[in-house]
Amino acid sequence: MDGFQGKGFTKAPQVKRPKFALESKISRKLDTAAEGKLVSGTRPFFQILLAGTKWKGQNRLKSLREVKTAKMRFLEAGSPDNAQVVILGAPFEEASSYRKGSALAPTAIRRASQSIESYSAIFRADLRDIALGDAGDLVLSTQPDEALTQIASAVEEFLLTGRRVVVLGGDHSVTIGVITGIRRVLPQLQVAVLDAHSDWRDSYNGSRYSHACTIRRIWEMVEGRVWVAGTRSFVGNEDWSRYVSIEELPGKLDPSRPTYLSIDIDAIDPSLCPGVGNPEPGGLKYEQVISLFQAMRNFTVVGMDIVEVHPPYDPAEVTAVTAAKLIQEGILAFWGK
Ligand SMILES: [Mn+2]
Repeated sequence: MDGFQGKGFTKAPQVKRPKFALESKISRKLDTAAEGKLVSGTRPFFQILLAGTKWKGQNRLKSLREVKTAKMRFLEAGSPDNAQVVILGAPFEEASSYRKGSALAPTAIRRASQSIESYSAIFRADLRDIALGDAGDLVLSTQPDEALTQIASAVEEFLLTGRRVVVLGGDHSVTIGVITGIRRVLPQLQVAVLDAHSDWRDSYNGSRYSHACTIRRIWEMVEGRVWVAGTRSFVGNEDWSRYVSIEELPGKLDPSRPTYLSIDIDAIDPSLCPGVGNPEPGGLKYEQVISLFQAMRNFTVVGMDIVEVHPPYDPAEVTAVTAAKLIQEGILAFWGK
């Protein structure tokens, strides 16, 4: 963990945290899961069995038990055990409003990662020089509240042991679970988001955890410390101060706070990344996202995600390749040596 100390994140602080509605509602269900039951069906890669009797402190990581070896890990990633940066698949797509397919994204992104180099000429660093692990995919409930709690618990495990997380969605609701987990360890978190859509609805199709509500839920959790760039689809009642240009985004963030970056791949122009659930014309260029990475390089980034890649709508697989490349560049920008 020594490598992280210079970035202002040493050991997990013991903090009292408020209970969020999401957590209190389903903590009872989590206890059931923690008693050793396999939480839901099977996935082609890794299954994580929630074993052990109680979820307590640093020993929690041991309760995440691999029951199947991943067939393919992300480029140059090894076991998550001694990793400082952990890739975690969250193949959940039940909160999608239009078309599904994002549950296939972790597999597609890992496969696409095999096509790129591990060295970054931009950040002059190599994935092979950092302790990168791939924990495989979570086995998730199809119920949004349960799945988000599972994601939150897994992410909390990694944060408690000083690891950084890179989460592969899934639809954008996955980010609600990730931030819930990070905030248990780092309640002062701030969040930067790239998204074509404002995701500001309080509820959608009867659910507060629809992917159309993601930014609203984050905004509530982090006491307003969220800023979003790349947005060109609004409903009209947004808190407009949250939506900024990608060039303005780093200036809104406090460099001294732990920071999370969520990338909905649909923020990038659909001519570059067509394989998404809700394409929205007029998006960002790839180079603008790289410039954001450069501007955030000295921030204390504690995690990032890439969500909403839809392999069924990605005929040339370039969306998955772009996601893999952004993960590679992001890891090296924020945690490279
Ligand atoms: Mn979106």
